[in-house]
Amino acid sequence: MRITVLSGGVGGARFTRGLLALLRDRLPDGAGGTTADVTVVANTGDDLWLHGVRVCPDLDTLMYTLGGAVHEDQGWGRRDESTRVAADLAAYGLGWEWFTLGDLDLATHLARTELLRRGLPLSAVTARLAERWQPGVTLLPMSDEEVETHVVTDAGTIHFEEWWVRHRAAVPARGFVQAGVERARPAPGVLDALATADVVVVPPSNPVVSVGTVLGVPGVRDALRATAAPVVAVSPVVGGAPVRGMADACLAAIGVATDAVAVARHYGRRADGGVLDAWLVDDADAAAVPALAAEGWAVASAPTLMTDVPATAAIAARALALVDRLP
Ligand code: FO1
Repeated sequence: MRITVLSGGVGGARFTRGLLALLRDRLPDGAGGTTADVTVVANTGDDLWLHGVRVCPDLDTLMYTLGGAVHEDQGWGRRDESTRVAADLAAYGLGWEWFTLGDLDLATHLARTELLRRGLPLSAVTARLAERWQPGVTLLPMSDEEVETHVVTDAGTIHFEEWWVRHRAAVPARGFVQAGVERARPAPGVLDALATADVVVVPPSNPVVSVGTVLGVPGVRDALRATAAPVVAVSPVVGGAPVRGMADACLAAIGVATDAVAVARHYGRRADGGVLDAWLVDDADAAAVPALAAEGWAVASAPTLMTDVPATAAIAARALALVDRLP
């Protein structure tokens, strides 16, 4: 069974961890793994050059989370981290003191930068780094070309990470620019992973700056609309608020209300020109189910808070079960 996931960082990584737990239980390979083949296409719009190294937040959160090394409370960065190098860099007055690059995390960025400078594309670099962490999935960047999310504010255009981390998305975003997207192509394997999937899953990642950025890579949206695989998504908004992060600030910037119905309609059903077939909402939004069902969505409500791996596996099971309801 081939599953393709379009993912951002923390939410997508936690969801994929639960999905793998479900698959290891349902489709065991007899060696503690699963016979299912999972490919994760990751957002790289958060990526940036800092201190001369390439930082790929969503790829690293996926790699660390699925590799068992993530700082669990943060959802990003490494467990048991230290910040001696960052502190000494600050003493030079260099860098972003509000964006912490831990010592162990820096090893990842140094390794990635070394391989990039050898001429390897990001997809090959990612595969090489993942060999160490054994994430249990094929981890693909959405593109090998640099596509950075920049945020248009009244005070000028800044990198997404400055808006997200320094300003905590409190500075109104007038829009998002995907710098470099016009010359970006899907990374090797991305279109094939969409075309040959048995099911495509969109986890509760940020629909604007994570999933939206992946969909913005030329060719990806069309491949998603064209695949024979059903496409099921989990709402990232519960009871009118994002589960985590500040997706509401992103949705407001593009004029989409922060509620489970508005986000579903923002993605759109494939039958109506959109990209999804099925939508799982939280029990808090159960009242939205009849209206969406009347519009033709395969839709259900369930507990969707990813409190731990078993709970997340149950969410993944409910999402996959929606596929059975499709015509
Ligand atoms: N998030 C923060 O809130 N504060 C940080 O200092 C920070 C540093 C950081 C370093 C490397 C990295 O890969 C991610 C980091 N993040 C930090 C998280 C990052 O902003 C988010 O993971 C994604 O960009 C949004 O999903």
